Amino acid sequence: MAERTLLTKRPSWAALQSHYQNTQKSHLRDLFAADPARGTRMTAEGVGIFLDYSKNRVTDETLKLLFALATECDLKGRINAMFSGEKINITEGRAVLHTALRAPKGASVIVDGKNVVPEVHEVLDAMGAFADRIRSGEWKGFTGKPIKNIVNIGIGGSDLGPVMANESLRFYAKRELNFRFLSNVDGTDFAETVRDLDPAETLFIVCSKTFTTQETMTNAESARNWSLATLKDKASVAKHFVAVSTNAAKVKEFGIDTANMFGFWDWVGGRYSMDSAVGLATVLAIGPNNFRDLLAGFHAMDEHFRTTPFEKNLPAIMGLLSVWYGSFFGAETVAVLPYDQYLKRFPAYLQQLTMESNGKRVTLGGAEVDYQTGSVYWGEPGTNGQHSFYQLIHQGTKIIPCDFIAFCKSLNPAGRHHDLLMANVFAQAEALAFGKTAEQVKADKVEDWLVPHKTFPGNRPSNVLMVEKLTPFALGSLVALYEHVVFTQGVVWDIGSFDQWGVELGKALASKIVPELESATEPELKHDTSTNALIARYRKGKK
Ligand code: G6Q
Repeated sequence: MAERTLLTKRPSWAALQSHYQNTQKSHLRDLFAADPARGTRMTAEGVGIFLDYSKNRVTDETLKLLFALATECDLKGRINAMFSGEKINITEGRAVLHTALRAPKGASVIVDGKNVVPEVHEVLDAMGAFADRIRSGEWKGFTGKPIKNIVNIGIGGSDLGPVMANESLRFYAKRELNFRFLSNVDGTDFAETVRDLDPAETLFIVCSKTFTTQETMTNAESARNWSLATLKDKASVAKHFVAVSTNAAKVKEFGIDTANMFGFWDWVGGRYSMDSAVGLATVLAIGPNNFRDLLAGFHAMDEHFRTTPFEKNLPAIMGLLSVWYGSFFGAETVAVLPYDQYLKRFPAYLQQLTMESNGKRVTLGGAEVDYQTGSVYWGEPGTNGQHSFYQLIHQGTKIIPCDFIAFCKSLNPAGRHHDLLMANVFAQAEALAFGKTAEQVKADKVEDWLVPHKTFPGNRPSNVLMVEKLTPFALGSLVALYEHVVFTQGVVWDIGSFDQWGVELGKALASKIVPELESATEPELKHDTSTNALIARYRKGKK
């Protein structure tokens, strides 16, 4: 690998450090007071998403330095490298081309000398045709009944995306179909998922890129046994099981007809795969046309990210702001607060996207970083969160940058509901930024000793993202926005955002322990004394 300049040795990093020392105490109250245009000026808009970032602890100088940092880190060049299929996932030797999954028909993205876009559309067409057959009732189960229940079996990237998309787009879904998502290897998840289903009306999607993941294959085998216990005939598997995978041999071995396998490619990372065949459950729910709109939203944001100057580029701005808080202010978390009930799984989805991607401690060159990388992402839909954890964001000792996500129009207009919901978004961002001073509290005739308790320091940063309406297109553009925020962060931090070696060690150790729990001979334990004692206790306890 070419010699890389360490991030902390870059001139713009040093400039940001001294800028941070000089400005860290500046209060948003003063910044707003000094610039009457701030609230309308520090905004950007793209692909139907309006971003107000004025309530961040930044000045024009901060932004200038952050954009200079992005330029020094060659963000532009790295974006082009990703989009053009360079093998930027260096530790796995792979291209990173989720953007090709939403490239329009006719586009060209070359991987190892081959244009992959036609294949992408072939799979999309096959998914659409299959969805039409299930949705119309033309596809019959083994006993001739139409399919009513669809169970996606997958975990991690093969679960969280479809779970989130199906929940977010439930408004657009065919309500006659009942969707469930089975992920945990805990037998309870399996039992509760199938307990009231009729195998003759149930279709399982076994969704696994590798088709070897322990949790998914264990659940898939239990599902096959459960289905065969009623349908009796092995030939029924072809009518009740389909696969989403890159591993045709394993799919066949499981008994699934490879004609009912929807493929994808090694250049699609699990957490970047909801717009590939992994989205089969989503196509089944919302139909092929809505799924195409979802992809169009992704693609529009891809183009925005690829072509817009950083100063107006939503993912670049948000990514750089999170670097500012994470690496300079030492903020450890980011709260994502969607004010839309349909987006209730969006924060959980973002947790994998952000934390598996940027939870890294060495640079691409292998050196240990001497700055903070990936933040902890978390959140709940508003207004529920307000009645639980917002207290800590308002008056706690930690700085927690917030992303509020809001929609101008409700999908379910009902009396005052939407105005009340939106009033809360605006009020929360306002309260976080401006707080309530001791003087203001005193003016309310509060007793002196109570004043500190009722004072809000303010100066708590937030972004407000506003979109007209939650549509498939809007969801696609929001997800792509965060994908590219993660990319921007990763480029600046100089880390590999597209591998996940950290997940491996636990998996390897678990597979060593399984036989120690299952074997009747209770083999001798050779772990540390704590692990040995825990296993021994479990062996005794389960008898
Ligand atoms: C995501 C990860 C991981 C993966 C799951 C499922 O980026 O790689 O969450 O998606 O481990 O893997 P399979 O799809 O191979 O079962």
